[in-house]
Order: sequence, then C-alpha cells, then structure tokens
Amino acid sequence: MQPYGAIFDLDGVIVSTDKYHREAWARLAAELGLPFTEAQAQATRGVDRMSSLRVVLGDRWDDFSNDARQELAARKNAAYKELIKQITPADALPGALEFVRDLAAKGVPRAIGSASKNALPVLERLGIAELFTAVVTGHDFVHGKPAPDVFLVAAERLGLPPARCIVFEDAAAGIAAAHAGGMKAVGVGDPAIVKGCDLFAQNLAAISADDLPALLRG
Ligand code: B16
Ligand code: MG
Repeated sequence: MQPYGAIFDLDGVIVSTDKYHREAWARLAAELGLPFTEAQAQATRGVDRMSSLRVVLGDRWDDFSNDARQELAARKNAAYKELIKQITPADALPGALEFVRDLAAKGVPRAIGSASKNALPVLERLGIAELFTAVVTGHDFVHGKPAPDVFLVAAERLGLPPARCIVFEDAAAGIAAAHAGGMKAVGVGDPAIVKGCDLFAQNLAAISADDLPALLRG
C-alpha cells in the first residue's frame, strides 16, 4: 500500500461551528433590518467570509462600499469569536477524535483544510491542534472552495500528491473542491448535500480508517 493522507474540513466534520456562524450572521442581518432565511444560512456554509456576506446582503450588496462591507464582515467576525469561546472538547462531532487518533496510530498523515480564518482557535478550544500534521486555514490561500486551493496546499504540506489524499467534507462546495484538486471525497452529514461524494458517512463514527485504502484503488 502506497502512503496516503487524510484532509479534514473543520466545520461540519470535526465540530459544528455552523450554529455560531449562523447566530453571528443572523445578528448582523437583524442589525441591518434584513431577513436571514434558512436557505441563506445554508448558502453560507463552507464558503469564505466575504462570500457569506454577499449571501446575507443579497440585493443590498451594491448599496455598501467596499469599506462598509469590510466593516460588516469584521463585525460578524467579532460576534463569532465571542460565540466560539463556548466550545469545549465535548463539542467534537461523534467519532471525529477517535477517527483522527486511529489514523495517527496507523501513521497516516492528517491535515485540516478549512475555509475559516478562525480554524486554529477552534482546534485549540477542542484541544486537538497537535493531532494534525498540517493545519491549512483561510489565511493560507486566495481562492476559497469550490476552488481546490485549500486542499492542494494541505496535500503539499503533507508531502503527498493530490491523488493520494482523501478529503472529508460536509459541504457541496468542499466536495467540488476535492474533485477539482484530483482527490477522493468522503461526504459527511447530509447525503443530499454531499451528493457526488465517493463514499458517504453520516459522521466519522460510521466509518473506519480501514475503509479508506479501497477508495484509492482503481
Ligand atoms: P471565518 P469550514 C467555513 O469553515 C464555514 O463552514 C463557513 O460557514 C465560514 O463562512 C467559513 O469557514 C469562513 O469562516 O469567517 O471564520 O473565516 O467548513 O471550511 O471548516
Ligand atoms: Mg464544512
């Protein structure tokens, strides 16, 4: 078996930060007197902060200058940073820590590939930053998911070709990013959202590290 690596999206795969993102965007929308629908909340998942702001502002996007948009994004981020102070190790999603620890025990290199610029403080709050060989965050690339950049940087830092990397993702944009980078994708969470993935798992408790090598054959 040739070496392979695992690249994990953070929000929705390792931990659910989406409720905090949602709450922070909802507060901003309320301050602006704008609606924030379920469809908008879903559309902010997995994409970068400015793209999320575009979703929140909707038709009102052009009413704001670039500086005003930066201020709104910063305001949302300040609220989000306050909210994630609540995260504790108990917030890891079912099976996530066990799965990553099992890979570590088997000597499989592991990376985080997250769109979030807050990924490191979230990992630290979970107490698992040291479990990963590489942590790639929104600070490390220009084009967000569905562009493959985040996962290509992660593969490079793992010292593996993209074709030897398996991505774990809960967002449609992330599955597309993995495939655009030439990687296999394990879809986690809602099968309707991750359709097109190479293997589906409701969460990381539902699969085993032993299921992974077969994905890279053929
Ligand atoms: P930030 P992931 C993503 O994390 C979130 O799913 C998405 O909702 C958020 O807009 C994005 O990070 C940027 O987050 O504002 O903290 O930089 O799923 O890629 O781990
Ligand atoms: Mg995600």
